[in-house]
Amino acid sequence: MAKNETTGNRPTEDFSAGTIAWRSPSNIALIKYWGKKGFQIPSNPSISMTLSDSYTETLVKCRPSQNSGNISFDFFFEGEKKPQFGQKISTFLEAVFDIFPFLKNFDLEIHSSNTFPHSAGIASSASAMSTLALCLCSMEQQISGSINENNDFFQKASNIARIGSGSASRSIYGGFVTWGKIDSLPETSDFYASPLKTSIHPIFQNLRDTILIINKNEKAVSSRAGHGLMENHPFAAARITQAYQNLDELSVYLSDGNFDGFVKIVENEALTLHALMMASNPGYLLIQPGTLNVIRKIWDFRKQTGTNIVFTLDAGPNVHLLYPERETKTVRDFIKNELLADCDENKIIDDKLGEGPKKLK
Ligand code: 2P0
Repeated sequence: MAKNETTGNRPTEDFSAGTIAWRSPSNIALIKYWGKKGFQIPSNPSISMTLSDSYTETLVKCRPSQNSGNISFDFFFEGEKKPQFGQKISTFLEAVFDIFPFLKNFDLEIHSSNTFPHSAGIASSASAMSTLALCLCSMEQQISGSINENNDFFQKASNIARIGSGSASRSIYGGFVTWGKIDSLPETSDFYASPLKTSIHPIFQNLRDTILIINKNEKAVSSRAGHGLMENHPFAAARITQAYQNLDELSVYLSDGNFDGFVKIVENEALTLHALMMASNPGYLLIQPGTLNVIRKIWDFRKQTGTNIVFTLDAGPNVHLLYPERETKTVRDFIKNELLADCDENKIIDDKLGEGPKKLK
């Protein structure tokens, strides 16, 4: 299903005004999406874990439009107009206008806020774009008079979220989520994410994620530009093969509870992501000295203590530390004693595997 082939209910135009709000979490990829083919289609499938406490809430107020025919909206982030975010929303609404033609009949006032500080260096496009996609789908649903949030609703929301930001497609579901066609898994698609159907071993069911903020500044190269640099990348073909292999292996480890196997794949994916950035043309670095210090300390600590702990990285310098809930005390002490010194203003964010978006009353 391409962007403009998305199916949906035919709006009846009866809905004339109202307020819709959703909360949607961020996610961290274990198997990374890095590189696209065509419009927002991933070069390889990915797997992520949805977070719990790092989320965006978006509220959309709809009023009958005074200026029929165009998209009309005001965007407020944490109570203030933010032109650079407004521009991203504008691009997104333009991209989905043919899917939601009723948008021309409304003036929208969009209010968004995050539980995590915007300047914490945490990618917010996944949570932000997924809340907005859910709000648009709810709006369509109210217009069409249907009230159920069924599987089709979330599948469509995931497809719409993907148009805003690829990683946002995965935030529509809780737990472990996959996006990108995998031939052996019929429920998967390049156009929307789906919950990973593999049974998940108890050791991974209460996985925690403590995010170590190594640097809270905006990164020098955007993910969009990074994806672009995968075109004609000398290692692109090998990367795609590796991602499929890693995904197969990770699915087995998630199911049989092999934490050492999980560590091998998750760290390989994180390091590969940043190696691909370094080997791009032009090459660039998002990891920083603090990132490397922390990685070395995690390796030493794991070797010395045998603690089940693994790191992963997003497209930035911050380190996500994943560990089963039962290791919480040990890991907290380790962070306090050894890792906090490498964090920007001693900043960490504690999070865990989450259940996915929630409609707000
Ligand atoms: C991921 N990242 O799988 C990978 C790994 C960052 C590192 O997807 O261009 O914001 O909006 O589709 O989703 C970040 O890129 O990119 C990303 P667009 P997105 O989470």
